[in-house]
Amino acid sequence: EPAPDADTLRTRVLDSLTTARERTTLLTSCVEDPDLTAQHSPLMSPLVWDLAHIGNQEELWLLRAVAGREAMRPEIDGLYDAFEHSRAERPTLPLLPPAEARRYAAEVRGRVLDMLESADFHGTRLTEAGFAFGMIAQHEQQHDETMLITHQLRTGPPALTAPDPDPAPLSTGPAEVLVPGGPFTMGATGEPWALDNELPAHRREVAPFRIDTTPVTNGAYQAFIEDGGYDQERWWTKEGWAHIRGHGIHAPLFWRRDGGQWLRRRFGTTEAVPPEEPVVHVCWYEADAYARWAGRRLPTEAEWEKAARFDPATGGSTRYPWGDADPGPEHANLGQRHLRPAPAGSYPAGESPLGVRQLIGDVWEWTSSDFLPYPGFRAFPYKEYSEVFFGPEYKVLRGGSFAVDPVACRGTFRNWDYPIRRQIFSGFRTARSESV
Ligand code: AVJ
Ligand code: FE
Repeated sequence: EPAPDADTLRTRVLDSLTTARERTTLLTSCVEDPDLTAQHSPLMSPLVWDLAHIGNQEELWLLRAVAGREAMRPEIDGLYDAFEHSRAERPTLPLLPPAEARRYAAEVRGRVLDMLESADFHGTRLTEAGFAFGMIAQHEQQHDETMLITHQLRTGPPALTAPDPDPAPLSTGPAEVLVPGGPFTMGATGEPWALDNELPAHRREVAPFRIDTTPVTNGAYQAFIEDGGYDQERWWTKEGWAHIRGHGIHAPLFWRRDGGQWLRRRFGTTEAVPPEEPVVHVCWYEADAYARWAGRRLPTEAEWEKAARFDPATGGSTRYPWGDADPGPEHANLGQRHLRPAPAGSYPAGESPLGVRQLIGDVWEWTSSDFLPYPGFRAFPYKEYSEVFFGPEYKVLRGGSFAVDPVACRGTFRNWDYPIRRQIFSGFRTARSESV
């Protein structure tokens, strides 16, 4: 594929930044100011913090680092540095009030669009193929997912609505498929906006394994609950058991039993748990315990990526399960088009050559792997994006959720979180080793 010319890149940058800002604007204008400055959960920042932080990161990387401009408001940098103040303490800071935060983010954006007119897409690694712009569009979209999580944690009447995905397809194929053993290329190649932790691409040996063709559904997860899964220590790791016992966890976050049925709260409404939908809001410990109960295990990160990218016809790795085309609405549930995962078995056009569906979109999928650097990793452009998080305390999630924009979703994209986290849009699928 030839390298895109400057006008093509400029259009791509403009589209990505504009799409992100439309989403940010919706998420920060659908509630009144008190809901922007309030802290809806100690796990989350006030929405108004995310808003100004989005603007501040854009100023830091595009106006200061790329264009060499002076700081617009140097006194606010510390307030919006994610490493200076924990989420829990952010509401006590002298944050910009909503109108000022909006004005600041808009002012930064105006200057960025001016400088984009004459932007150089070569020269340094930061500017090559518009990387810094792509990184900032991805950053804003990641915070748009974070803000959607805050909306889900918020109590009160609904502020956001979206059409539901299509109902479940009639045929969903086999429950699992065999992925052949052998090496494959893991990590990004020819992906100019790939982030540092997706690099460098390298060969990875993977033994043959079987993997679920869809994420685990609410119905299947309910069977684990009804079978006493949360009361039997044998399904849990030592840490997992201590955690669910210590915190009185009996079901996914937002679930509540009402007589004989399970209800769940979702963006301000309460509904019966839909059995055919992928389970969401489970922590790694719950995913791991379910898999053990089912006589299976979580896939490793390498297994997940091989299932998502390996093309047995060519032996190569594609960008997405369906090939190299950018994600469209026929491929995957992405971009907050819907505010829920689609039923298991949806998006046949998005399946992998081996017949695995919904690897991209719907729910983030927990893997068994710790978040570690690939061999030859180099932090770029800053250590605080990935490097400071490498180690055994974080588990890798793959594939993106319904809340993730296509710009921040690829077969190589890596997310990570603590194994106790479940306010995120996290689900999973299971795997098992193929005896040879
Ligand atoms: C990659 C989702 C773990 O939200 O903490 C946002 C993304 N990094 N701003 C996060 C991120 C800096 C990050 N995750
Ligand atoms: Fe951030």
